[in-house]
Amino acid sequence: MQQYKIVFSGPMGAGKSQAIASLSDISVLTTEVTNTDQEAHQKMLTTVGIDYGEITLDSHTKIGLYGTPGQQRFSFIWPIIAQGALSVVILIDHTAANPLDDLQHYIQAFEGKINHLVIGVTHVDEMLERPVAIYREWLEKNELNYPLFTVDARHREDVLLLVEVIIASFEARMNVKDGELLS
Ligand SMILES: Nc1nc2c(ncn2[C@@H]2O[C@H](COP(=O)(O)OP(=O)(O)OP(=O)(O)O)[C@@H](O)[C@H]2O)c(=O)[nH]1
Ligand SMILES: [Mg+2]
Repeated sequence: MQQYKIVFSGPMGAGKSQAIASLSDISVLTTEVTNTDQEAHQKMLTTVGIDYGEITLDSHTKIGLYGTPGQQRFSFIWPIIAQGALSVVILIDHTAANPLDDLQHYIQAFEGKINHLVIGVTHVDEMLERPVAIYREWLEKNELNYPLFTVDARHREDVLLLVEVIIASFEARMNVKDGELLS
């Protein structure tokens, strides 16, 4: 049995807790409290600790799903949570005031500290008038080549696709298939 770790990070309200809840086979451990930072985001609850869930993909692959707390004051802990992770998924809220600033900020927080990053743009359905091409263009301009997806964190199949891409990419890098080392 291979046990892997995948981390969901990103700003408040991006959908980290939701993504883990959508995927997890076990009831999610979370530490949600009333959000007192209404300036940063007008949501009712926010995560102050880490979220934890698990998904068993097949008989030999189990993944621990970890969510970082979104509030900026917890940024010191993001790379600590990401230690040993296969990948960090940065979720970006498409409706935010400056989603490209958020993206830059989170890439900088993790760059050089982890092996693999994936970007998921959430809440696209809530701002269809803003083009999603801005992310690809921004990555190209900055000569960054991270996998980029639009995801609705409420839709299990969207989040599952991200996880499958991460596992496939890892297995390709490691030359592993279904837990067996290929020679
Ligand atoms: N419309 C829409 N709602 C979404 C989408 N993704 C997530 N949500 C909702 O957005 C809300 C906020 O999601 P959370 O999972 O609490 O966000 P979080 O990233 O954990 O936020 P913090 O813990 O405060 O950092 C929830 O009600 C989600 O169901 C999306 O793509 N579209
Ligand atoms: Mg949360």
